[in-house]
Amino acid sequence: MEAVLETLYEGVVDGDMELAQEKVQEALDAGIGPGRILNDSMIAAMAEVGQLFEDGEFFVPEMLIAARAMAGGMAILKPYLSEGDVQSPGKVVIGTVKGDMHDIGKNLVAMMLEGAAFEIVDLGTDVSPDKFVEAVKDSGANVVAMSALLTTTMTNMANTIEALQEAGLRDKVKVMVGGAPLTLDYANKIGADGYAPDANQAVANAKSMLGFD
Ligand code: B1M
Repeated sequence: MEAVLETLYEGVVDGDMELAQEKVQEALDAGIGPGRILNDSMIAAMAEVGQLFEDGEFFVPEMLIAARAMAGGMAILKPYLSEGDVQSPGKVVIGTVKGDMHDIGKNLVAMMLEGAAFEIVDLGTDVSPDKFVEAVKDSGANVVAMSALLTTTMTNMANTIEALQEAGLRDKVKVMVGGAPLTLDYANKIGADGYAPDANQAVANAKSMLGFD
């Protein structure tokens, strides 16, 4: 891996936002593609942070400052993730489900969808089933995208699908789910229309669910 990507990796793990932002820009200036910067360096760094937490070497504050550095770097990358002037394939209501505060993956998915010209209604984190329902009603969105990072919160995806059903909206929207603990099996089990393991795949799925292949 190029030295700049290694330093960026360390910057994210150490929670050094200034260094992370500087290195993202340096990598872009060196002609390294945004996808490589994200996947090979920044997302890999967050996986290392998770491992350090599991090993008892990092605690919640370290995870938080690493997340802040990651978000800072993502802000620099955002304009480079756009596909340019294309027709909007649809409107997406996106959020991290109730009880869950993790938003980096959700923000990345939102950013990539926005880059692919989707209109985005971002509900943030800790989003209750009722809030999803309300947002679909208010916005007329045709996709609901839910993220969960905890095994204890992914069950709220099923609750949200049920709430959409009860509100008579289930056949008006496609539901896509994702997040580290999710699997295609689980997505099928809860009656989602799509599952994506990463942000690129989320864009491809959202397009294909709406007939834009
Ligand atoms: Co948390 N945390 N955390 N954490 N945290 C994990 C998820 C954990 C795996 C760490 C570990 O133990 N190894 C573990 C969960 C265990 C489990 O349930 N199996 C965990 C835990 C336990 C906790 C707390 C309970 C810790 C505590 O308080 N004792 C607590 C819970 C708080 C809560 O939510 N209620 C907690 C808190 C936090 C912080 C707030 C400190 C911070 C989040 C800050 C933030 O998001 N703003 C944090 C962090 C940073 C992590 C890790 C280290 C990194 C997550 C991340 O941002 N990854 C994480 C470890 C890990 O994931 N290995 C961990 C980078 C991001 C780009 O990846 O989000 O997976 P990810 O998104 C990917 C794909 O999953 C996919 O695309 C993205 C891009 O490729 N994707 C979608 C995501 N959403 C999608 C939606 C889609 C499609 C694809 O369609 C709609």
